[in-house]
Amino acid sequence: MHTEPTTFSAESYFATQPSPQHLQQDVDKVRDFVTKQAKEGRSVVLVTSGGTTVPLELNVVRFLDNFSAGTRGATSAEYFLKAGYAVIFMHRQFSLQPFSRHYSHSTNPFLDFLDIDPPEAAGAIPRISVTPSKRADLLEVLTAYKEVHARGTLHTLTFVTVNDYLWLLRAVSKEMAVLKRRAMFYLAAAVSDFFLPTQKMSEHKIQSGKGNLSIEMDQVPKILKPLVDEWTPGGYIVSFKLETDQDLLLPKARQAIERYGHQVVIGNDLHRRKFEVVFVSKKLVPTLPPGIEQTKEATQQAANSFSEYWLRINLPEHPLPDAPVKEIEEDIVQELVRRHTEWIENTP
Ligand code: PAZ
Repeated sequence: MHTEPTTFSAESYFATQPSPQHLQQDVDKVRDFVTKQAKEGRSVVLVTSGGTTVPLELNVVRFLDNFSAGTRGATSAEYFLKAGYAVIFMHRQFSLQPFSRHYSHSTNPFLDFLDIDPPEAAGAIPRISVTPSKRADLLEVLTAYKEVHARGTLHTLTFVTVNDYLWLLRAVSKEMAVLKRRAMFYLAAAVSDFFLPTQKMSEHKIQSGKGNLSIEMDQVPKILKPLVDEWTPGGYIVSFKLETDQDLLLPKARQAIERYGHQVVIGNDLHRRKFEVVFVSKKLVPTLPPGIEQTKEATQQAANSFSEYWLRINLPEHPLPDAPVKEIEEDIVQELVRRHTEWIENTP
């Protein structure tokens, strides 16, 4: 069936698409978390992570998915915590999470770390211990994890669909508005650009007897604009742009900065993302001493130009099994913390 595509603004989207069931409970918990962090004088970063789904049926059997394991988000969250930030970690259900990501069931199964020690006496229960070669790493991760829990600086939220994601992002960003410049947004989730409005979805499983399936999807509204202008004015906003064509990376990142007016777009190519990213931002127009006026042309030129900062790390081609591997997120977060701090100090 062919239906006319609808153009959704953020406003019409939220007026017509249903909110997730647990939204209010989630928001109440975020409010408590933000209030505590604000009282304790911490900056708070919202890290979004993982891919969103687009269900094709109301009683969902099939859905489209966006690529993302959640590595970027989970790893970055750990480095933000290490840098003294409080983190709201909003991630796709069952994707990687800070700390537990080190023991992902597929790449580093937890059970392989454990030994069963022979019982000390006949009839005694055998004891479980950590394999000696794994103890140092585990101790480091566990210590950081326990410290974060004791301080209460990590709050976790989950989404599955693009609809969950949009509703949560709006609600959480409004809660973070009280933090003003101390709020950072690190939008690393891979969010679908297309969706099927509930009004156009089949109630039941789409049947296969009718030949080919063609589905027309509507565009997800561009939510960066209201995020910047309305939901959390004053926040420091970092979005990610994933491309598979390296030549599109810079033009698309610049376009996003131009369109939405936020602080940084981090561009990454699908196959190079673990060792190379580019930070794109607007060049600052220098403030001249009082009494001296910038020429119109110079102001225009500066306002139209972008700064590009490539961050690269060397990854060993054949890493040794237990050797620590440098993570690019460490450098990404370090650079962002530096920029955010400078921005807090210099923004009137
Ligand atoms: O989660 P991951 O480490 O496998 O991938 C991270 C990423 C490529 C999804 C992220 O860096 C990113 O670019 N997110 C934005 C994707 C987008 O353009 O919608």
